[in-house]
Amino acid sequence: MYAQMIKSEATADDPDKLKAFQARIDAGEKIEPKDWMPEGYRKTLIRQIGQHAHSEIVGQLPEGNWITRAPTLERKAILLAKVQDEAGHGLYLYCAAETLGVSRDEMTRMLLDGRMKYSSIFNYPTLTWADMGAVGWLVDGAAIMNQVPLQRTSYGPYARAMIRICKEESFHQRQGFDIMMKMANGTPAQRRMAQDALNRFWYPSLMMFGPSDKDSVHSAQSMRWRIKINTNDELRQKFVDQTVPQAEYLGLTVPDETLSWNEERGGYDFAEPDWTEFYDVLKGNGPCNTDRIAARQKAWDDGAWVRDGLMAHAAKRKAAKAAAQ
Ligand code: BYC
Repeated sequence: MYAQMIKSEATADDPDKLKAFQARIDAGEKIEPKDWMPEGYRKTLIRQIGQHAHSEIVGQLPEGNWITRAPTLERKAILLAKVQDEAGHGLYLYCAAETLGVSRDEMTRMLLDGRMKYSSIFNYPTLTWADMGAVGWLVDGAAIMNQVPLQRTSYGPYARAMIRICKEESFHQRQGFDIMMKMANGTPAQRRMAQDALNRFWYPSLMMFGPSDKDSVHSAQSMRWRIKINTNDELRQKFVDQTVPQAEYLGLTVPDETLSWNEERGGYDFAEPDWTEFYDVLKGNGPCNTDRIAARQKAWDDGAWVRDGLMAHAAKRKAAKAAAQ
């Protein structure tokens, strides 16, 4: 049922209800779980919030990989706190999605059998310690750019989850930039590692904002419903404009020979990512897709005894209650 549910926004809702609903959105009101909402609105939110939650959980893997290899105790404590934050973000987001009538277990099954996605960025490997800097600086930087406007999204539980998440993401971005500063001002070898990390993470970070506006399937309807506040290209542009001066401050080179300031537009002209690679990664062919899903599958399988135990306990309580009546 949800396979269809999350794919399509087409609905056959009562036109009067739809009109009243749109008026609420246009007036800037928040929609709450028990309010009437079009099926398409519900489906789109489950797709986006669920995908976002999965991204936070899968996103722990590339960084979790470096906790045991952090160069100092302080760096280890910071990275550990960041990765734990991502777990928390996943939980808030799964809870927000559950208010729409889908369980976390259903969403996990949909992730594992390919009906739901997670962010393309986490299908790239983290090869050196400098990648921890690049992930915090660029990946969390892109995430903040996308998520700050989502604090004003029309669905109340999602908007409220985003407020807390954004506060934590700011710390994540700063710790990443701090690692980059250290590396960029370190030995020649450390500087090369920092540049290499920027080279590998630049375009995948640009892909995080989704396809260009002309190819975005959901943006127009999502913006009418104020699920999304900005288009993919608007946010990508803002990210580039914010990040290029930071790279200059680090003394690093953005791997884009076409990059130039456009005085007229008041923004950078930059090269688009390779969209063929993006769609290929979405199809499951990125460098780490198989490993990431295998890790989630293992966590699901390892947790089976907990789920079974809870179900057995719930069934026992229900039977005891029925016997007592
Ligand atoms: N990766 O019509 P479009 C984090 C899919 S985690 C994969 O523009 P939409 C962090 C899209 O789903 C950051 N798939 O879609 C965690 C759609 O396919 P379906 C996660 C992508 O939804 C740990 C198709 O392409 N953030 O911060 O209007 C450590 C067409 O796209 C991607 C969020 O999830 C992608 N990059 O716009 C560190 C933010 N892009 O579903 C950091 C919330 C597009 O029809 N999500 N697709 O099969 C959003 O804002 C929107 O969903 C997007 C896409 C802007 C991502």
